[in-house]
Amino acid sequence: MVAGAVVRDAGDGRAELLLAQRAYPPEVAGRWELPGGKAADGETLAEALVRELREELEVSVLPGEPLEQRVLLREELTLVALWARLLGGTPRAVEHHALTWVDAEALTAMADRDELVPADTAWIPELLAALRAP
Ligand code: 9L3
Ligand code: MG
Repeated sequence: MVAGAVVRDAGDGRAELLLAQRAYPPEVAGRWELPGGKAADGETLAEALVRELREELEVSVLPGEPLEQRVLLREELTLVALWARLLGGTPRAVEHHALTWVDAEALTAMADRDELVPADTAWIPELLAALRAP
């Protein structure tokens, strides 16, 4: 499984991260995640991320380095997040309820309110560090 930590420059030097609100399954519907999905056989994580974000958000992205934390979803299924940059398109919620761009303060508030999918909370420290980097 691969997810994308898509970061953009908000324009004034601040960085913002793209979060997507899950529509399913019921246990996590309404909670926010880094968008992504399952790699197909023979696909690299980077290739899978490009495909998933094209399908889910109708954007093209440039995948980068993996985040340090690896999340064990269940036996044999690990979730890896890759930093990514938007190359083209405006993200559209094709499969999600909604999309939002958050800065460090907004991400902290969402985490404090328990609004993220449980698996993705492992990345909060790394995400906040990147959003706060000068
Ligand atoms: N999942 C958790 N965090 C994420 C992603 C992309 C996925 N950032 C978990 C939730 C789902 C499962 O993985 O139960 C499958 O994800 P998808 O293929 O429905 O996106
Ligand atoms: Mg998905």
